Amino acid sequence: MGAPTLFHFRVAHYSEKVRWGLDFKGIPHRRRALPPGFHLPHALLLTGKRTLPILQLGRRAIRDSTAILAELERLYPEPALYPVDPVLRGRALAIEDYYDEEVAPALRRLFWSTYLPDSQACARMTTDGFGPATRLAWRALWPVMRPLFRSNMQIQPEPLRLAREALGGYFDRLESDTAGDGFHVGGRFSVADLTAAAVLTALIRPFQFSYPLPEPWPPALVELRESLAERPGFQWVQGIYRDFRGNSSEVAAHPV
Ligand SMILES: N[C@@H](CCC(=O)N[C@@H](CS)C(=O)NCC(=O)O)C(=O)O
Repeated sequence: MGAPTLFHFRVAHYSEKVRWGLDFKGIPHRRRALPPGFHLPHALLLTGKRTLPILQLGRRAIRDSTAILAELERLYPEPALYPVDPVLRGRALAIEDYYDEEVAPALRRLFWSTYLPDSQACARMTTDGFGPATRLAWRALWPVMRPLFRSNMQIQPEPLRLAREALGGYFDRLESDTAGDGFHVGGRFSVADLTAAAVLTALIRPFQFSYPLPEPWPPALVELRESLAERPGFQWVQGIYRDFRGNSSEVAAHPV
């Protein structure tokens, strides 16, 4: 089996989760970045579903960041992301699930809501790292894609209000879960910490994140990020990035 290939979105938190898993375990891999919207034919062809990340391992294409990390843990057990103790492991996986299913969609909604009013900023963000032809094509299709993005991510007044309202509670929980020794489970870095930090990058954007957002950021995103900057949870994410994000184990950039 050759090096696995990751199909991913550069800016996205679920993709970051898998990149981090691959890098943490030092697994040489290739990356194939796709602009949101343009990923659909690839995703449907590989898995019959529409979402990224997808990891191609030999002839198998695995989708869903949690399933991908589970398979990486099985194939490359060291360094471990899962606690050995079954009770602690269950707790770590429950925390992973909470961030994936509850926190990640709300943060993604807030992140995209800061971009959607400005088509130029949107195109700059989604096609960053791709050629001018891709950007032009993306811009041309944007009027068709925008309503689909809105309904897919529920970027509508009521879900947005709820996401904003929930934000403080997400940080409260993170801060109380990590108050003891700085980790979620078992006194050491695990899949729970990786997932919490990766998911929160949607708003925190630590500087070690491999694909920085192009400048200038939408003012609403700057404001949102600044409103969180004094939270201990914000600093926790930055600390986890500093101490555990490590280097990329990508072997060669795939032509985009
Ligand atoms: N539970 C999945 C969620 C993946 C997901 O929602 N990916 C989004 C990007 S953040 C996606 O591919 N959306 C594109 C679409 O639905 O067409 C995971 O953990 O991988």
